[in-house]
Amino acid sequence: MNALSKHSSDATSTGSALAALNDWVASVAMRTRPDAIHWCDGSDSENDALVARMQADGTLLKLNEQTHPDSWLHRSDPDDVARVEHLTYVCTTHHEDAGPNNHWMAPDEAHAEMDALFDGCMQGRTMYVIPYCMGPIDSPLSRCGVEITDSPYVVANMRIMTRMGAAALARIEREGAFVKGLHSIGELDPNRRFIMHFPEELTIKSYGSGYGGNALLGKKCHALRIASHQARQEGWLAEHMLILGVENPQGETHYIAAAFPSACGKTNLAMLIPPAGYREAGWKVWTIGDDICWMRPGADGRLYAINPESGFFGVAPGTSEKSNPNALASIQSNTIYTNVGTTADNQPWWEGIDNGQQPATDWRGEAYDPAKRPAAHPNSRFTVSARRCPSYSPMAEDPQGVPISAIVFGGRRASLVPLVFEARDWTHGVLVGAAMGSETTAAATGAVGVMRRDPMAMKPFCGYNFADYFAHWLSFDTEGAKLPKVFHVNWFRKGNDGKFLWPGFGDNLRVLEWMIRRVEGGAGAVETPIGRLPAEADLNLEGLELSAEARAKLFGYDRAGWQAEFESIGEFLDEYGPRMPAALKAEQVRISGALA
Ligand code: GTP
Ligand code: SPV
Ligand code: MN
Repeated sequence: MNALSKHSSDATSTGSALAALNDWVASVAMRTRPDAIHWCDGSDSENDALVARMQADGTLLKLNEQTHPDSWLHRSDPDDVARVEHLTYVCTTHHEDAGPNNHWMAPDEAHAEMDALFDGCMQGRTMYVIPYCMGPIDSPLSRCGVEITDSPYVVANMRIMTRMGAAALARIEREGAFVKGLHSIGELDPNRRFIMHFPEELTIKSYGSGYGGNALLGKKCHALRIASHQARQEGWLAEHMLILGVENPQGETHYIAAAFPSACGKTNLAMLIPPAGYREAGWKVWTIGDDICWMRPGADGRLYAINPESGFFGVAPGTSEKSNPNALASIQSNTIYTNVGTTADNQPWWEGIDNGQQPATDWRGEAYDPAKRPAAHPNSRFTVSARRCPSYSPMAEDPQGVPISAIVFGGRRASLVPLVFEARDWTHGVLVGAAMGSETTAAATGAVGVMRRDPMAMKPFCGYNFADYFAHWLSFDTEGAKLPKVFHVNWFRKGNDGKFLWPGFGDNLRVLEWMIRRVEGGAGAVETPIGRLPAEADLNLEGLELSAEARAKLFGYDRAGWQAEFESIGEFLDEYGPRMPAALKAEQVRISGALA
């Protein structure tokens, strides 16, 4: 029996969770009719066999072994390169529980539609059963799931992105509960593609895409859409946030969680390397997570956070030795690349890699022709284990999580929004998050560069009505709570010449330092109706050359522009009707009044 055809002997034992799992797997197999069923144990030998199979059928192409050992290129279907928000549904019994922020279908109708698609879809294929744990295997904050898929590429990615295999299965047996995710690539037909969530049943059904958040069901489907629903019931938060630690020269570390929309800088900030002056003074940045954060109040009243993932599914374009050396070091080996270009000697290549090499082949496998398309797809990605990152924090494996000192919200805003400001209190902070706006990116299909409201960077990921979500956020402000300070940043403000005014990347530490000093009570700020802004002198700008325009726009605030912004924020909150918490609406009205 080879490594790919054996069945898990554990799974035939009598535990009730395993019995439920076996029943579900059997019923899925009846419907989808695979040629074989493989229970994933997460072992190296299993992975080697899978990779060999994918190399043989062309799913994975071997990259240059000398320069990039054990690394692979996957070219997805050209019509399957990003999340599909218009085909993503939250199926709650009552439409209003999903809210205006989600596409909705009645659960019965959605199940019927999906089950018809799944009928016989795995004939001629192997069905993989992937038990996984989101979060350290021994953490009380972690949650388990099982993904059934007919894509070996998904298995290989889930192995990097989650704690997958035997240990997860053992935890499921112990704990009883798990999220059920059923996935098939189907025919990869965009017209037969749906990503359906049934939060009340802890169930996901995804058909017709093999890409990222559509297919790696532990990630956005489980760890955000289903988990946000569970978190509301259980009193915690599941957020689209990176987590990092900033260690000062005295050796004290503050942990910061930051929500930026897709392709707006989470991976880059999470792996930040301090500017030379800071490095020499002894500052360090530690990476805990780059995309998802689960947090809950601890006994001391502070919020404690874990990264439920164990790998990075990061945006390749723009990643360079200059912009993100930690990411580049991480992906030198043992990496799966998806939709990047290649050089003549088969090294991965993307726009902005800036390493003196040239692309020969584009992401579709054709000879590179800049008139035709970029070498790498703008949403091309790397998948790599977090342990390969030089700045990966040992605290990332701590079952209790890390205490959060500051929460940061930020979007991609070419105009209006200054570099940084601080919220006055928790309620104001929740409004700052709820009012977030950002220009759309290539991480989802559709137009790029269109400004939309993306509250807390959760527009595509909140598994329930935003009005209830904001109420849930407000509910953390209880007697005895020691909540983080809340900030808003914008690394993407542009000047009249259309260029970014702030250098960004490593220099973002200057802004984080101000936040930490605010938390500790040692930095100045100017009170304005939109929040507290640093004066130029409150930030360490040593060694930066900022034009007069940059200084004015990064540290100033435009009252008339913000009046219009707050009117639009008010209209947005009103779309949610009486379900919108009165406290949030009152805060918006108060600030609008102060701006008038
Ligand atoms: P998802 O994985 O889609 O959730 O994205 P992300 O939020 O992790 O975004 P990522 O860090 O991968 O950055 C996306 C793009 O933004 C890349 O092209 C980066 O080069 C660019 N970027 C990141 N940080 C900065 C910054 O501080 N300034 C500027 N100008 N660009 C940045
Ligand atoms: C995002 O789009 O926010 C991502 C990539 O992190 S995906 O896994 O496709 O959701
Ligand atoms: Mn993301």
